[in-house]
Amino acid sequence: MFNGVRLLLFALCVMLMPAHARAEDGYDLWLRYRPVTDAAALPRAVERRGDSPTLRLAEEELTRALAAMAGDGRTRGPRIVLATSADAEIAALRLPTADLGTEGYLVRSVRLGNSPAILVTANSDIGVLYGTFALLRQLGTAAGIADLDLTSTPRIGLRVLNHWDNLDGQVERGYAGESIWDWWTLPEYTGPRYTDYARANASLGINGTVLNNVNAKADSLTAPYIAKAAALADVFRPWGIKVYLSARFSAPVELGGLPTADPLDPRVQEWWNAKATEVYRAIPDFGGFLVKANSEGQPGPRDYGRSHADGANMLARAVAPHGGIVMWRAFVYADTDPDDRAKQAYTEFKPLDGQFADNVLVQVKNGAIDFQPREPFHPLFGAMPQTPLMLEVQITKEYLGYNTHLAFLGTMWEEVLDADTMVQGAGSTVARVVDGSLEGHRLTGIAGVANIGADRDWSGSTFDQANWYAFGRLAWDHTLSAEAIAREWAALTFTPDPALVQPVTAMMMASREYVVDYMTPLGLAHLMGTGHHHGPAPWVADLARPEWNPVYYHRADRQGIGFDRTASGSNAVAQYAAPVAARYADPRTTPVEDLLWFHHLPWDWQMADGESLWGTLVARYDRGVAGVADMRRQWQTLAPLVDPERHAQTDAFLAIQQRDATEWRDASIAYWQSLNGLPLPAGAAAPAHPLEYYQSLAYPYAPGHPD
Ligand code: GCW
Repeated sequence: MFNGVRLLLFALCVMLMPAHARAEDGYDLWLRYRPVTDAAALPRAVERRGDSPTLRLAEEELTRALAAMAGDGRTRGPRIVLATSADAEIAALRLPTADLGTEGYLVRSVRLGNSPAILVTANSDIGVLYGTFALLRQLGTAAGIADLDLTSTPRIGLRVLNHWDNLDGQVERGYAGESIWDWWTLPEYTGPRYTDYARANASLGINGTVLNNVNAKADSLTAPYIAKAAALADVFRPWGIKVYLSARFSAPVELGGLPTADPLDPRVQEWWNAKATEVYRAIPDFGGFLVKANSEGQPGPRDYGRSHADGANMLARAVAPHGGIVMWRAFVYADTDPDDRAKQAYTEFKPLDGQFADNVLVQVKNGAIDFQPREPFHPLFGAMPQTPLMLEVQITKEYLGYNTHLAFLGTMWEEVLDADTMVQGAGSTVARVVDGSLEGHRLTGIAGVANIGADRDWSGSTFDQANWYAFGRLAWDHTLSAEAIAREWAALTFTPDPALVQPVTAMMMASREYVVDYMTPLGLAHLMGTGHHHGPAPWVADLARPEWNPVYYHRADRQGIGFDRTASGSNAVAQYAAPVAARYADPRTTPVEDLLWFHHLPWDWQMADGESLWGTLVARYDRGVAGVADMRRQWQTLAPLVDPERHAQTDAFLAIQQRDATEWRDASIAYWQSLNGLPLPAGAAAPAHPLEYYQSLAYPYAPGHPD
């Protein structure tokens, strides 16, 4: 009774709420479909030719979007025709659809049946859906639809999210609440959130998702969990998204009761073959397995004296008859290997080039250490020409201030994609390794560690949605500029009004560099707090494994700072192609952004502009802190152009970021001064507190941390 009354009151409140109050909580992402100023110019109708679940989704999306964009206005623009290139009338137009492949689309203003139309066509239903979203982007950014010609094909085949989601609902390195997968209520209940997830991904062209953490439990491969994954696959299928699973290498022991998981043991091979058959019976279009092996305590083929290729190929043989693939991670380093951590993946994998089965991709992080605010590109790119290498980036901001620091990662990914490996002369970019064009691979992929959680706004903050967006857009077309993506996202997420788009784009484009500046300037890396990786802790020196300690990475003492990776040090530079190695071998030709990554230099080292290294370092910290203050001021001026709920959250988060940035700067400077004994450069402010204060700070219960 009481509940009934409460419900009634609640319903009444919802009805009385102004329409925008709930709508702007971030749930709608970049698919907000707000009324446009010129409704009359909008397409007036949607004509769908052919029938399939995917084509119906395309039609529904357009109908819903056009109604919302039109508001109360009447639409008089040309009709939209959705059709595949197999349609006789479309074929008669002789459009260049042959090059669109299986996923590309063509969206054009044409005349059909003697009247103007906007044609959305492709060689497949999913291509039509992708084209639909491209058209909606065009409308949502107020880009105009006269003489439309949007033609695009993805440059990379597998565009995959990696969820580091645990079966108990916790997300490793997740800052947007719990996992969106409710394993407990699956497979019976598949709520609307799963559909909305698939729709958002499809709108970007993401076509795969690995549901569970690479630190995997074998349970994901048991019958009940396969059924749960199958239920999700059923929801995702019409949106063009395949399901993949992280596989625990020791599952034959844990689930199969075998005495070994040795990949060369026929019983183990048989177990995996049978397991693959079982998975494919439930999920006929299952994508395949992702594996983290012999890394950070995970089991793997090395436990049996076998190579990563032996392990990957065994799984590859199991999924091959079903059309599946294996994504085998190259993120390996061992405390038993005294060599520079940055060298270990290359040392282990490069000799295996040519030994992997055809349906294996080796998945390589953008840099050789671990998703730092800045790393030079991973030396494996270009070094394994016979193996398709998949690029792995981290969308979730484990090392870049979680969800409360504003850092647009489009610029970071553009930097790695554009990096030139020089393996086949100038222009041998990482992007061309990854898209297969440099080495002639047909199997290609890119993975992003998801920043999606159960939070109402999906990503833990409005601006973190931009990183999901940028990943999807770059995965589809890595030639897009980060700036164009930022502009597009800002227009769709807030308003196409240039008074907002221009300053927000500028904030986003500068934001990641501010984080680099206040956390790890000039090529420093891995100075974050133990375990949770939040906040500064460059002084930590007491962890069990040497390469877990920040002091391992900065090597600072009274004389100097930085990691010597030249021939006089670890010689990691030798892992790059000769011209790149030569550039990195000399501090005068090393980009200043990577200086201390490759070189150990005296504090009074003179930079190109005559300033000392110490002076430059302090100036970088100050630049980072000042940049955050600028973003905060800028954001405050935008209040009239942003709905209050989302404006207030970003405003509060920028205040957190400013506090954290100041703490990073002050703690780092206090620590370096304790080593080098140098006075602050003229005009630089002294840290607010003594070093001991910063060393005493703790961050209990920081989110996303596995322990
Ligand atoms: O960045 C590190 C993280 C671990 C993660 C690991 C990996 C999933 O701190 O939490 O484990 O990388 O990529 O495997």
